Amino acid sequence: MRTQVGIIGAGPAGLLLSHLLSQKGIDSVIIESRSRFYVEGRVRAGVLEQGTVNLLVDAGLGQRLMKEGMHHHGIEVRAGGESHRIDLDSLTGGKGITVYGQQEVVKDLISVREQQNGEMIFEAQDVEILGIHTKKPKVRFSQAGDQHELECDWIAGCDGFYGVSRNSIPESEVRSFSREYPFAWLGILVEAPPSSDELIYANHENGFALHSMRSKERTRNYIQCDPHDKIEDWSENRIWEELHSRLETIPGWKLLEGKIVDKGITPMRSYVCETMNFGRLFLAGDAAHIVPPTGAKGMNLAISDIRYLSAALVAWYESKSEGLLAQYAENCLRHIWRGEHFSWYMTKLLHKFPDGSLFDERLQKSELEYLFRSEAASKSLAENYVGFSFE
Ligand code: FAS
Ligand code: PHB
Repeated sequence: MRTQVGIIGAGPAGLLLSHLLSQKGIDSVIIESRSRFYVEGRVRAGVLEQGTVNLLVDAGLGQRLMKEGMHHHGIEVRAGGESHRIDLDSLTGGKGITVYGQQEVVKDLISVREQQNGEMIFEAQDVEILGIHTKKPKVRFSQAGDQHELECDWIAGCDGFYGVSRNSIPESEVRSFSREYPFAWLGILVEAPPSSDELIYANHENGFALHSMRSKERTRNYIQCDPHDKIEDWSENRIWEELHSRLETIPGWKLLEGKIVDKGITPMRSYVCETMNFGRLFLAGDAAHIVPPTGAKGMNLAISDIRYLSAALVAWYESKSEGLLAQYAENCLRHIWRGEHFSWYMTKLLHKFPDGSLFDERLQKSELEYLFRSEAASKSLAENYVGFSFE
């Protein structure tokens, strides 16, 4: 098999890259280890920055997003029995966020690729990357017991944190940075109408909680839990008990329950691999960086990478210019470190650190009070939450 760009991973990063390249007449083949059903059903992100929405709409992917996406002008932060609304709109000159499930973005991308006969190979096993230091790298994989080899000019590693791409770069070449957090998130998808018009982030003595949503019929709630917890350790009663106590801290406000249709525990880490390019291999999205979801940045950073990678590959195919390819990592890392810092800031502000000192708790309390009282602090949070633009 032969193509121009071999893409590993059918998440938002890989699928969007394939689409943007095809709009410029550049061929690609996506190689994905899971089934189409699994990839389209995987519950993940839910918040899109304005910049992400604009890119998707400009790429002709906005039809369902603009119809079903919920545009929000603010978020709410609750702590110490108080509630503080961050007016994103007025603090950022009219920007907001759009709540639209990642799996909907993935479904939209897969159906557009399918309409355009884009090649997507699902359930590929034993994926291996070869020859990235040559001009003809290859991806070897098996599917339904048959061995295949895909020759290409470039390989885009969009296979997430646990993929093969980053591990194809010699360890001695990898410059990476990480931080683990002493807690995880237990997330549930619920058939219940939202209990508020905007997302609610809560700092509570029992730990963090988040009330988010997917539509007028479905909500998404998260609670901070122990990183060693198994989902079996959490009965539905215990989950609802914790959600009620951590979110119902404002008189008269009640959280609506409903049928839990999906639940899972997500580890919390910050990770950056600054070596986003090695030979003919380019990393994008979670393959190169992970943020704790508190800042809602993960998918938005993945799509920001693809904005730069697609432009760089298009420039190479159009004029063999290597400028943007050479600047790829540097261009992405400005946004990545901004997203890393903001996600760490939100995580530090809103979680209970089991091994934190009383001094740390006092600092956190003061930071929250400062946020509730200072327009400058709210503006800083708002401009990062909607997506900080360096332009
Ligand atoms: P993905 O992980 O989405 O896709 C990688 C693909 O590669 C997968 O389909 C995988 O099956 C495939 N793959 C892996 N190994 C392979 C191999 N060896 N061969 C072939 N294929 C392989 N981000 C936000 O912006 N906002 C949020 O609100 C938010 N909430 C989140 C909530 C949770 C619970 C989690 C877990 C994440 C959340 N994130 C959020 C972050 C998340 O959205 C990721 O950043 C996003 O999925 C990254 O997209 P990709 O880089 O495309 O990676
Ligand atoms: C979600 O809706 O899944 C969500 C929203 C905001 C976050 C993280 C996750 O910060």
